[in-house]
Amino acid sequence: MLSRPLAEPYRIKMVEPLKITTREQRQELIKSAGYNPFLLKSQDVYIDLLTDSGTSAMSDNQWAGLLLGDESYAGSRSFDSLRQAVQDVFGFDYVLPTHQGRAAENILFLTMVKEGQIVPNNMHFDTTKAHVIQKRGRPLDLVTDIAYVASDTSPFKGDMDTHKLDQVLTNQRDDVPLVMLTITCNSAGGQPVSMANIREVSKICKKHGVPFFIDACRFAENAFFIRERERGYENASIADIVREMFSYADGCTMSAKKDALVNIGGFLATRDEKIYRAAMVWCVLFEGFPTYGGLAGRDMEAIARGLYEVLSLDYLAERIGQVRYLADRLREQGIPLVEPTGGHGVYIDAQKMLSHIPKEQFPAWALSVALYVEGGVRGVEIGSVLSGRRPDGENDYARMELVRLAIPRRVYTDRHMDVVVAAAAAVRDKASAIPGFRFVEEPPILRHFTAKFEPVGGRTGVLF
Ligand code: PM9
Repeated sequence: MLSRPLAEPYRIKMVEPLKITTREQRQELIKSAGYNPFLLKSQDVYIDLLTDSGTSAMSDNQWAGLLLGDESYAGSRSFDSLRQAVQDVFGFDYVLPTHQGRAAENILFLTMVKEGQIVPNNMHFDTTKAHVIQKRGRPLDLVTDIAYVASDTSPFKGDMDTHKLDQVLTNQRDDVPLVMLTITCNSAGGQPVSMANIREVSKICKKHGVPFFIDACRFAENAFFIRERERGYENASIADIVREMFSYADGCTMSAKKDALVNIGGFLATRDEKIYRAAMVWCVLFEGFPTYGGLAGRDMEAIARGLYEVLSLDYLAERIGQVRYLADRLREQGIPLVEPTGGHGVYIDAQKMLSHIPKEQFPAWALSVALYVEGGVRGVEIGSVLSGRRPDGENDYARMELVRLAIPRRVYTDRHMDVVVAAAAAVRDKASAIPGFRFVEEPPILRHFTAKFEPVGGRTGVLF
């Protein structure tokens, strides 16, 4: 295991004050938010681990880049900076900037997916799944079975089951417009995908003549794990590992809000001119002219700089080291986690921690509410609420009920992590008194963002 630097490889130049609320205030605040942590105001959250997306602290170099942004409608110099960075880092010549990752998915699937077609992925993230479905396609998760075993400590639990992929492509080649691989695999716990697996998926796609795209959000964190865990890469630079990873793919979608260390932005990139030209039409319609897409020039400048910065081994060792610090402290408190610790957050096994709450009452949702009440900590449910409903209207129960504590990049210190551990330990101590939840309002798509809930049985419990 690569050791973490003695301290952060940066120092703090600007601070953002945080409000510390009382327990009573938080009880009222979460109740008025319909027991949905997404509906809390951020100022009422002490430590916000809702997402690592768009929450990074930018560097002075990135902020300097903002001032140099070229806001021209067409032919912006900042687009050239972005294209150059994408070419250098990923090796793709064609780039369409988008306002965030899901916009790149929208454009890619509009270009490639037709009604009834199947899109295999190791595990679809919720926006990816929703965009495939919105094009009337069928998302198919082919991650290896061990990804669903929280306690399994295999090093690359994000790998796709290549045997299953080969079978799907052998039997239904004409129904598959592209194959995707999400690195790291967010929905499975931020678990990495090995280079061997990326290579094998690519080989199978080539054999069947199917384009292969990578969901690249957390590409640098994935490369770090390859360097740490895969034989032959222990002395390679992150830049070289990333170049090899993407050399096997035809293109990628990217939410720059993760590993490009910015607060907004994304892109679709490819080496395939035909796909690029077809996607460009949709880019113009939904995002904007191809040299700015959904972005301001200054944002493209910040992304370009972030893409180089994130390749630093010291940065990545600190980043992933902090995630492990939180996991180690939680484990010491007996909190059950998805193992091994992933790249961008710690995933608590809520089914195990709140074993008295049946899946119909959403144990992971209950845990996310309880963590807020106990410590002002906001995590996110990755369970059956997020999973949504099947076409027949039944809840599409998730195979794991998890709460993700996603750590923003370069934002919190280890002392903040200690507060999270104390909140989790307090929840553990009163676990049996925590009630389940049921819907009061349920939107039809991506319901977790805006749904409202109430505790089951009108129980007030210890927390509410
Ligand atoms: N991921 C996350 O918190 C942010 C949205 S949900 C609160 O994990 C993958 C693997 C993602 C992802 C976003 C997107 C979409 C695509 N793939 O949010 O549209 O984790 O930039 O990216 C979130 P955008």
